[in-house]
Amino acid sequence: MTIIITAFERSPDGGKGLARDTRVRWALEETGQPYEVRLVSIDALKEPAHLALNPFGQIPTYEDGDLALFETGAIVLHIAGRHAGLLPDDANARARAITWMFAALSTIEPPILELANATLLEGDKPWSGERLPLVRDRVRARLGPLSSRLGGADWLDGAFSAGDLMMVSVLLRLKPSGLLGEFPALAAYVGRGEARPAYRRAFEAQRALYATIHREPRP
Ligand code: GTB
Repeated sequence: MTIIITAFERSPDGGKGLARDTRVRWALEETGQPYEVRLVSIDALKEPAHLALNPFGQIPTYEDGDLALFETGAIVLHIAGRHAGLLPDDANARARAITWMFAALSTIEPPILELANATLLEGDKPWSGERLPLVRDRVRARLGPLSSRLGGADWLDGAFSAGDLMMVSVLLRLKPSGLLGEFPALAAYVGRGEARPAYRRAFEAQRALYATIHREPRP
């Protein structure tokens, strides 16, 4: 059975890799799994066929035979559990890698998303100038301890794992904010993630796709 994931028909970022299918593509590349991509329009996200795959009408989804998943955390964990390359064999090290996945999604990502919303969706509100510094401080409050824990290590807990894949994916969203530059260890960590051949393949696949699609006239 071929694995099928969904992605935006037209990406709002035009192929900068910020949409969440990139992290799933990355996990599939790290574990050497071939996959196909079904593109979904914004309207089709909220239609019954897609809602059957993801009740919230979002991308990405993951299908493998009769298994259908949504939520990137669940998808990446499923891929990492089924194929070698993203989780250590040692049970305790495996549990710690999964802990880092959860930390990325439930401790680090929320303030980063809040900042993205505050900038992109609320940047023109009259109160934005007052709120934005507070939101940026909330991100700093998470990046500081993360940077301290990483210290001078390459990855969060020994060898690269699904925990690092998720953490780097989440931190990438900060690039336009300039905040990563305040934490050089984290900036270098993200750079190491981006330099991995599997990430390069995942990024390039979506970039090439949108480079073509965004040149085509809208139907
Ligand atoms: N918790 C879910 C998961 O991790 O799978 C969240 C999935 C999600 O947010 N999906 C977004 C979506 O489908 C796309 S990735 N949105 C459409 C909708 O909700 O109707 C979020 C995203 C979109 C665009 C950019 N960008 O262009 O910069 C970045 C991130």
